[in-house]
Amino acid sequence: MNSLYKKILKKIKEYDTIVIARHIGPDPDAIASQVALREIIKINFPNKKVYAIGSSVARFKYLGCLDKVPDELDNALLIITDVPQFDRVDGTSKEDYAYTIKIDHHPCEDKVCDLELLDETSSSACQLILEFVFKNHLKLNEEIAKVIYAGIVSDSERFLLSYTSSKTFALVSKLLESYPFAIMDVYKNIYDRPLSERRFEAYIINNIVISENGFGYINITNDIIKEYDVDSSTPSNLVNNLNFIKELKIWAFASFDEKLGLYKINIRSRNIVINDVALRFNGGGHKYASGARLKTMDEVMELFKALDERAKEVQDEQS
Ligand SMILES: [Mn+2]
Repeated sequence: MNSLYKKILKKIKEYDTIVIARHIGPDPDAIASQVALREIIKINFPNKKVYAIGSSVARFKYLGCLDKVPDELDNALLIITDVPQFDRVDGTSKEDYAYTIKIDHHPCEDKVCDLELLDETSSSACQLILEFVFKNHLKLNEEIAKVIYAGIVSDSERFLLSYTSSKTFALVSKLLESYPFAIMDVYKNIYDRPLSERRFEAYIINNIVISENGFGYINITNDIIKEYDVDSSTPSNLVNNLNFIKELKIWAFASFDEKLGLYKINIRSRNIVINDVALRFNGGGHKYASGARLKTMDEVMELFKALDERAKEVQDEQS
């Protein structure tokens, strides 16, 4: 593993133009990992041209601005962070680059880049970026430290999720020791929410249907999204909040993405593997946090049935 971090640095040194991309529909870890890596390369190698690309999200502006893909991509290096496959990369394609590197923590069977740092035990892509910095003794500053911290805190749900490890704490401890910043500034950016969103969350809690097997599901229509005056991406941002409800073992939100003309399903569980079920429905993700995009409501109901079945299997095993 150590040599892998060194190899990535060696490749970064070799290229003058570096583009950093992440997944479509980004979360804070996706943007934070690409923005932090861009800034790290910039302050350690001021002569390099580095771009963090992909569509920007107003809500995550505090993590830093994004760039346009440069016109000149002759002999450029592409680094993808927080994304397992190229079909989910936002804003560029593999063919345009001389060399490709992946830094990710999502499970993935296929090798998609020339060089890959894939660690499924990492809490976040930002944790891997932080390891990369420390292992190579690279310079950092307080601004970048905050961005990395935001990514780790957000993806681990404030160190709540199971991938939080002694390594996560050791790295974060070293980060805070080296670059002491006010952590409340970071939390304010991530966690301050408008009242409309909390009311929308209450709607979900009040209306989620829970089966006798402990599977909860809700179809969130665009009329409801309009009524509560929230963003269409809000359901995805709230899905983790249903953790620690005793009666819920697996839960899923369905909402309709009008731009794509597809149902978007967010699935979560408490320690029950679900990504294999999602995979069967053309989706994927982490063991306990997955998703899928489906064409019809019938397919959505099929997926819900399979998830309910998974909850039942676990319940039967335990009784
Ligand atoms: Mn992530």
